[in-house]
Amino acid sequence: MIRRRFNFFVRPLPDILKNVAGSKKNLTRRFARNKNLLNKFKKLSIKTAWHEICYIHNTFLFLLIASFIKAVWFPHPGRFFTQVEQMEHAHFLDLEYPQAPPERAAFHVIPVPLERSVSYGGGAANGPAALLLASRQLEAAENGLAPGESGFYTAPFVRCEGDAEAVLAQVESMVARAVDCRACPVLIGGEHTVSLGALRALARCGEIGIVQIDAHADLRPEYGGDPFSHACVMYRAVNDLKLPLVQFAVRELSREESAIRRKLRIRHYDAAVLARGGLPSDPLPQDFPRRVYISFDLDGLDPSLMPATGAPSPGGLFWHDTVELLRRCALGREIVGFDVVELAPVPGLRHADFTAAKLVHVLMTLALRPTAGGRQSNS
Ligand SMILES: [Mn+2]
Repeated sequence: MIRRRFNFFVRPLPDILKNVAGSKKNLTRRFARNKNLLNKFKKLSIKTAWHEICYIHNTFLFLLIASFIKAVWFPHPGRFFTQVEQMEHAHFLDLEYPQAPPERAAFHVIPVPLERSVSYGGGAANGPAALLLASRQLEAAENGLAPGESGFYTAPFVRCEGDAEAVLAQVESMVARAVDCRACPVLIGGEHTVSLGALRALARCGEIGIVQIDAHADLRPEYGGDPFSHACVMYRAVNDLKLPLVQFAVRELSREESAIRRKLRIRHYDAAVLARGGLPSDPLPQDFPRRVYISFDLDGLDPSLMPATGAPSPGGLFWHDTVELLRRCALGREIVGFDVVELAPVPGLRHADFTAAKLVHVLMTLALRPTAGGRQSNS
């Protein structure tokens, strides 16, 4: 037995082939003699072929199931954007609080996925959805206060297909509705242009002043021929709507904007000034309106903290300084509305989205009026 096996392995190849050919010839001869055997062999071949087909089919089925499990289970850019798209029907902090009816909510969150005048990096259209998704990770309370107990209402996403004026008109009417409901409008963007819709609505309800946190002054009369570019939003507010403005953390300023600042007498604490001298103890002038609107462009933060924005610039604000600056601005004043804009989420970079969501929550605690009935009215 052992010898035979040994012989098989050491036999030269031509010898084996001759043997195989011989047995094939032998087999054909036997088939010719025995029809039954031939039929049997045919049947066996069909059966083998069928098994082969089943095997291939199962392999494909297995691969299909495996790729489906992978798509559902493991995060990758494709899945991130699918999640972001699904968020269009979600609302702020929805795992903690049910959607409140608009008339009884202290906050109207208005998502505006506007992205039309991108000057550097894109992605602002995904900002609101990514922020809402990240809001699910927030705690119900922020610094001992729980704004959600006064009611959150998240409006449907503003449709941003039309031109700038059409989008701003929608924002304006949604903010006006929030004011009618005695709620604080909270815009989440989307590019900075969206603030203009809120400012138009709020300026009709009494005197307001704007607090802007931004890396850019946004004071250009027009940018690339577009008067509604995100680079022009504060020029529209100060020059067209005649609203007082104080700017913080600016570090990108054109010559033209510098001249406009002087002409329109816009107060400012630029990033370099804040870095050298620290936060001003009283950041807003004495004669500044008691009712303030906070416009927070996320690029006002340092890019190490907030890389997910269209035009990041080094030397911005850090977290605790930001919260303290906002607290000082809100002291003795009323926040009648605010926006957090220019989030351009980067798949997998969760800390940036979460920072934006947390900033919204912090601003909500500052906008809360500590009264028995929740938030006081705006009027
Ligand atoms: Mn801006």
